Amino acid sequence: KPDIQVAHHDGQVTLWVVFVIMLIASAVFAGMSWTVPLNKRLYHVITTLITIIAALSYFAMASGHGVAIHHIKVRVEHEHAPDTFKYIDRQVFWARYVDWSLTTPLLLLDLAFLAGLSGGHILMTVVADLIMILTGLFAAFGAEDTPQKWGWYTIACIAYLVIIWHLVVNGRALAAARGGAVGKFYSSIAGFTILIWTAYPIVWGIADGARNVSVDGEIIAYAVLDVLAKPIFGLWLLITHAKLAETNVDL
Ligand code: RET
Repeated sequence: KPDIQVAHHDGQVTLWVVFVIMLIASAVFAGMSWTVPLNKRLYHVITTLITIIAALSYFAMASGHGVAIHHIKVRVEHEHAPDTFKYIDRQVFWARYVDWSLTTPLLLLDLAFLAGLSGGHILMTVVADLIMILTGLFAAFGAEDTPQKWGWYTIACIAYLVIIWHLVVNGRALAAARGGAVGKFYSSIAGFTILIWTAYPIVWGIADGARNVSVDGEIIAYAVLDVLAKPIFGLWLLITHAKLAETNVDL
C-alpha cells in the first residue's frame, strides 16, 4: 500500500493566505519608505525585497509549482527479514529553499547594518547562511537509510551556529558601541530573530526529516514562522528605524 503524503485543503488555504500577507506587507513597506528621507531608506529596500521574494515563493507553492514528490525508500523493522523496505511519497517544497537562500541573507543584512558589522564579518555571516540553506536542501532530498541525510542536516546546524556567533558576539558588542538605544534595540530584535530562526530546524527535523507531521501541519508551522520572521520583523525594524537616528547607515 503506497504511503502518499501531500497537501490538502488546510495547507492550500494557508499557502494562499500567506501569499496575500506577504503582498500586503510589501506594499506597506514600500509605502513606508516614502515617509522617510532618501538616506534612511536602505532598510526599507532590503525589507521590501524580502517580502516580495516571499510572496513570489508562496505564489509558486500555492499554485502547485515549486514542489516535487520525493520518493523515499524506508527500511521496515522486521525481525526475520532485515532487508524489507517500503516507499513513501512526500511533497517537498523546494521553493522554500529558493526563497530562504535569497531572503535569509537579506534579513541578516538588516541586522548587520543595524549593528554596524564589518565587511568581512558580513561576508562570513552571509556565506554561512547560504551553506546552511543549501545543505538543508541536500538534506531535504537525501535518501533514507544513508547517513548523508542527517549528515547534511548536521552541517547546516553548524553553519547556523556560526551565524548565531556573529550575531550574538560581534553584533551585540558593535551595536552597543553605537549607543545605548541602538544596543538595546539590536539585542531585542536579534534575540527575536534567533528565537524564530531556531524553530525552523526543529520543524524541519520533525516534519521534513522524521515525517512525524503531515504536509499540512508542516505548511502551517512554516507559515506562522515566516510571518513572524518577515512581515512582523520588518514592521518592527522599520518603525523603530524611523524613530532612532543612530540606526542610520552610510551606504
Ligand atoms: C534548515 C534545515 C537544516 C538545518 C537548519 C535549517 C535552518 C533554517 C533556517 C531558516 C530560516 C528561514 C527564515 C525564513 C524567512 O522567513 C535549512 C531548516 C539549521 C534558520 C528566517
